Amino acid sequence: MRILALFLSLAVSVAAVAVPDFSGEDGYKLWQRYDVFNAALPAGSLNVVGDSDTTHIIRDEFRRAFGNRVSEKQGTLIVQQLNNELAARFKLGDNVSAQLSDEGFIIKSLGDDMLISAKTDIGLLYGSYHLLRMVFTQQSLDTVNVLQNPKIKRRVLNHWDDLDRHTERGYAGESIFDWHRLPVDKDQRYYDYARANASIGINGMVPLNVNANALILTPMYLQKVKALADIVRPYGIKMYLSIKFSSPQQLDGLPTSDPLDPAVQQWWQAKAAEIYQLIPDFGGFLVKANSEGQPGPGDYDRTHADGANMLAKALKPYKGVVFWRAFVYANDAEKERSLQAFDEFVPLDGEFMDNVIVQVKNGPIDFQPREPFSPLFGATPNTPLAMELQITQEYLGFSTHLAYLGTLFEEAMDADTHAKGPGSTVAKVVDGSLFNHQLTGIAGVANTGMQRNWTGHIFAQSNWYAFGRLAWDHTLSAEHIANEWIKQTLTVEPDAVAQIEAMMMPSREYIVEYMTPLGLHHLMDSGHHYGPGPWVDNLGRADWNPVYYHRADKQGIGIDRTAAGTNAVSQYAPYWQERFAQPQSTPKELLLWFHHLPWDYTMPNGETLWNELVRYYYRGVEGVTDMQSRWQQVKPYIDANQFRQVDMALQIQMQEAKWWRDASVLYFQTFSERPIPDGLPKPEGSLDYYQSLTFPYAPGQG
Ligand code: BDP
Repeated sequence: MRILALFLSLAVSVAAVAVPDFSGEDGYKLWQRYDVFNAALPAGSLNVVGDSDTTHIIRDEFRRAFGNRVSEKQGTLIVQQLNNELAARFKLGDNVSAQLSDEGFIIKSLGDDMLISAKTDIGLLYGSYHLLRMVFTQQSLDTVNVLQNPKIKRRVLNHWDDLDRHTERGYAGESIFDWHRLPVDKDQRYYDYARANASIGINGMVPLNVNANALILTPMYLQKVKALADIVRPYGIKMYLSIKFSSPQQLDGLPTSDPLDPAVQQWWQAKAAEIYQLIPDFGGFLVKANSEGQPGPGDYDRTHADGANMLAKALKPYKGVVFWRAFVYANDAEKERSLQAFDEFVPLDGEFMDNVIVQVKNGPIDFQPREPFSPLFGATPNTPLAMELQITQEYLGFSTHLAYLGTLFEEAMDADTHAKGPGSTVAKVVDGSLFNHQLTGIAGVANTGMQRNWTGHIFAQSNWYAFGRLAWDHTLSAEHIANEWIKQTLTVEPDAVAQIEAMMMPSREYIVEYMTPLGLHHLMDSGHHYGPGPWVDNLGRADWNPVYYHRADKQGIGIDRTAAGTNAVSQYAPYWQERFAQPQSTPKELLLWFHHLPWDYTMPNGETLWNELVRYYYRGVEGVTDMQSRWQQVKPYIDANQFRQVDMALQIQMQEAKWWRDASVLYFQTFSERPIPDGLPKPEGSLDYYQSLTFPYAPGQG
């Protein structure tokens, strides 16, 4: 009897433990699943004309998407470079060629036939991916008439990966670039990476960290770079390299790396010749100089323009460009940190060669959950500026927090600098239209790694996707892009799409709320930036410490950047100077960015600042609860493996959101000495406990 009973209870408990489902979609295919539903080629047959690597890729892509499925229509889908006969037959108009850039495309239907055409095979590839997007997002294909050119020319992923495959600020496993096995081992991931990028219009890559390693310019490593460049070329992607400014000394023992020294200039010219010998379409250099300990022209009392121009001169014969980063803050400066890039670069406006583009982070500090736009945008009419966005979530919860950054990127693009009156948006600075620049660029700090799903979180894929789509066309809305991504990645079921959109659209705001509401910033724990550390005050430089940024005291909280304080407001156009000067006219989201305000300051809704601040922290956590419940509701429409991954990440996010809320509220309470407003639950741990936590092995450290 007893033995039987034991057996029975075992049987019951085994049956109750559900075996997790690891089969199905693991996320590897990104937004190129093609099996969310079975679509058919929108024609009876396909005719891709051409015999280049790129046209082979196009055929392969249609085969992956449709297999042998064709529509009942009799017509043909023709993919062919533009010629007069095609233009006449499809009634494209006389000046169609003049309307297309080298990367642009047209898609036009005529009766049952459809044409994808362009001036180059890369244009055909972009057109093909666009048609696939139309099919898989279920747009009508009855009468198609599309002509598109990218609005920004150089759309580049910046990987912060190291030669040993560690990724600085990478949260998805080790680097996808295996330098040890290159150039021989051409991993499939490289091809899939290139396909994914091409499908969203990314046309440049910097495979290695801005905190550069001189070794990459040695002959051995350049062979590896060449192998990668050869793989990505047919996908329209150019290779760029981050370089170490001191390379002439480090690699060849020159006594100096002074940009005005003729031997140094010659060294770079010879290096450029060597690179172009191997990679004829090499894009150019990305440079972090005189920033956070990196060498640069400042080491020799030369300016950023001196340094950039030396490199630009070396690249010029081959049409290469220099992306020179404006993320600088001098090592010993007394000046408030947000002021420094502007003060260094505005005086140099007009001094850069015409193949230099200055790369500016979207905000004046450093990829915070929310920042105002960098005042450099609009302040350098004679210098083309590229915008640098961060796709990897260094300050937005790493890869376990669901943060759709399409909304952040949109906010950054649409910010109106007022540099030439209303409508002078950052997007118009970046796409060259505001100050009439031909050299245009945008960079996204990549979030890729070796995890099967590439980005560590299924939803983090949407940020890579959104970056590419916005880089191609910054007039697309974040909502439209989210909708596209969901349909190609997760489900086309309309109710589920709506639910998931309702998760994504406010998701970044939830993070702002539970980490840094009302314009607070840089409160992450030091070094790794994981979790809250608003109390940190012991780092080597004042401006590395969170206390530098929130300045909480018994009176109030926030940093005064008005004329009475650091006067950062003076770097903006008069329109913004006026608004930022007073708390009442400062957008609420940026209140404590620009002002130090008393705890009892009356907010527009009549609440005290303290109460409002605390409520935001709680609201952010409620947002995560909302995302969790929506995710449960869409379960029937989502692949089990994808579902499970996101479900677990949301659980981690929930724990960490509460941790952020409780630690922050308890800490600020030591200054405000006010109670948590009625009706809100009390924090779960004590401040001492939160302050005692350490994370020596947090991923992605610098
Ligand atoms: C900071 C990162 C650091 C980067 C730096 C940069 O913490 O790892 O090297 O930006 O952009 O946000 O150079």
